[in-house]
Amino acid sequence: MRTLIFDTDIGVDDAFALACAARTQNILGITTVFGNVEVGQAVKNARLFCDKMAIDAPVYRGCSRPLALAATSPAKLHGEDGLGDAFENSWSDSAPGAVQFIIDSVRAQPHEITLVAIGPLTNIASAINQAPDIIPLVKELVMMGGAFGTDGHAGNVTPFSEFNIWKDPHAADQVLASMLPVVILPLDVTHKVLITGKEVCQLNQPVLSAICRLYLAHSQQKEGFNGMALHDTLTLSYLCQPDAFQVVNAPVRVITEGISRGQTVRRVTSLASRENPFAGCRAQTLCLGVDAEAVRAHFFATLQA
Ligand SMILES: [Ca+2]
Repeated sequence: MRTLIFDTDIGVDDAFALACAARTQNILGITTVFGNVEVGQAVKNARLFCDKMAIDAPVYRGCSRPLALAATSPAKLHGEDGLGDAFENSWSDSAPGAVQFIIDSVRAQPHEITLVAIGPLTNIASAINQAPDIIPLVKELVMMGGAFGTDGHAGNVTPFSEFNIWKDPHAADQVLASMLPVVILPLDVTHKVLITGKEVCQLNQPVLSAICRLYLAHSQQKEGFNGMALHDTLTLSYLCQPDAFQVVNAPVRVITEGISRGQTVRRVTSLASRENPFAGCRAQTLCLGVDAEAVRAHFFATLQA
């Protein structure tokens, strides 16, 4: 069992991931960030979900906008409130600062803390920018984001860019190009692990069923599939069963300008190039293949009530 800081822009798949984290790891704190929802809504959602699911973890309020880009409105895929508009939410949106919490926690428990990031990487980038001394003290960062084109899984916001990275490409580039050890769960694997609406019901978890109802209806209407990809939950799958993933080690950076803004790129050339944008970057761990049945089986075993 690891000690986690769980960084989230909490929408539906984040909530599933949080439920998995609470059942398999020690959650030191939940840090929220803009993304699926505004950051204040993310604070409220984290509190609501923890209350409904009896998860005991303090909630912190993080960044409300990207490092360099203009702020954009949240996607409404997960309902107006990000959790399927399933519950009345009167929780407060104020909370202590997330970035300082990350810095203080990593300094207090060097080499012990795993960061799990399943939203834009703005809080993580801000923490390492403000306190570079924490970089060698983080045990690892396990993140959902990016896309490397395996089997056509290249982007879900643009043909090049995955949502979490696209929301703040500058933050993502700073994090991935830093000396932080990062495990990346990109669309290449997260889009391959699907569950159906019927399987969600079979979990016998009324809160989880309620929050994904709208999301499933949207998927049914748009894609003719009553189900969803587990996406963010795969960060926990990796922590629990790393052998279910095929990985490649390579330095990774993010395109921050132009038509492919938000694209994650890894070094693939074997030719000598004149310039090396990966100079000084460490090889990160990219998950490019997954045993979907093994991950699904573990997911059901973890969450079944
Ligand atoms: Ca998320």
